[in-house]
Amino acid sequence: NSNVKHELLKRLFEANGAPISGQEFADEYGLSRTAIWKYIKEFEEEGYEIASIRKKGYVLLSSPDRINAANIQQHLKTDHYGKIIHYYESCPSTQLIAHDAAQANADDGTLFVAEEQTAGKGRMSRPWNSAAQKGIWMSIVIRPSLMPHQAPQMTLVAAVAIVRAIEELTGIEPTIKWPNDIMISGKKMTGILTELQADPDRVKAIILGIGMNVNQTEEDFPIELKSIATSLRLEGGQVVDRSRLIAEILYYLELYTTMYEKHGFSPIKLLWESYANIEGKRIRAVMLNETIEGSAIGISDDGLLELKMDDGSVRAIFSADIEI
Ligand code: BT5
Repeated sequence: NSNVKHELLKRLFEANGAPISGQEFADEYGLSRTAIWKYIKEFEEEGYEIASIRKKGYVLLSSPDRINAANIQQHLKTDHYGKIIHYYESCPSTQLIAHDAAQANADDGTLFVAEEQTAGKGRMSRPWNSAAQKGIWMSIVIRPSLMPHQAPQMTLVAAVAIVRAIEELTGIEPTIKWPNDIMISGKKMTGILTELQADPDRVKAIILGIGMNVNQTEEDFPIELKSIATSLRLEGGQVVDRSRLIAEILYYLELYTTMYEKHGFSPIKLLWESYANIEGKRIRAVMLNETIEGSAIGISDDGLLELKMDDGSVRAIFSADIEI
């Protein structure tokens, strides 16, 4: 039974290097010691290292480099984001799965996460490179009490949460590039995709997709991305624990989403501006029907990018690709 197995793994994590008695655990769940031993064997096959100590029990020595539910949840400190996690070794796109689940009433904070995506997508169906075990490819279903016109700002809420989590865990300070990119030394390390299910007067669900390059080396990027993409490992020189980072992102995402619901966009705007640093920069904004150039004023009270044009007029942009 997968619940008992999950509980056993949780106990091993929580014991923090101390032994868990197989006999006691077996008694508690009315199972045989052999049944417990079989679970331990399964964990070992999944890549966990476990020592069996005579008369004491089982000790968890190390976990595999996987972003499965158990590995993420041992670090979780949220109220409800990430309490339900659906994990895939490989899938076409977590975004598509999350959309279907949201339609089928998935709870607020349900997380879909994959080691690898075979058809990861960006905005306007552009491809998103999602190499196996190297990054964080995840989609979360959020059900905030917001009006549909407030939904695009969730991209900025997420950006702030992600940057904060990275800072907290690695000490690296990325910058935000409006609207949906997180950059380090001028290269893209994270992309955010915010999609919406809504009635005319209220948001039913936001499907927030996050694609984050974590442990790629130079060789892991395809040729067309080498000059424009980077990873936390490339920038910080160290392999990063992806499960811990996911837990940290969920924590700040929950915190800032609640802040946005309760207090509106202005506190988020302040946070965002402290990470974005675009004021006064010369910017070219490429949109579907036109391309315009001007100098950045900042973002408006509802998250639009404001540009001062050369003729002195001000344009507020909803979404675009930005060249600085
Ligand atoms: C984005 O789109 O930046 C949003 C990416 C969202 C991906 C997540 S992963 C989990 C979830 N499931 C999905 O299927 N998607 C979401 P956009 O701003 O349109 O940027 C796309 C462009 O970024 C591409 O055209 C490439 O130039 C570039 N790109 C592709 N893969 C990249 C990567 N791994 N790192 C950096 N840049 C990349």
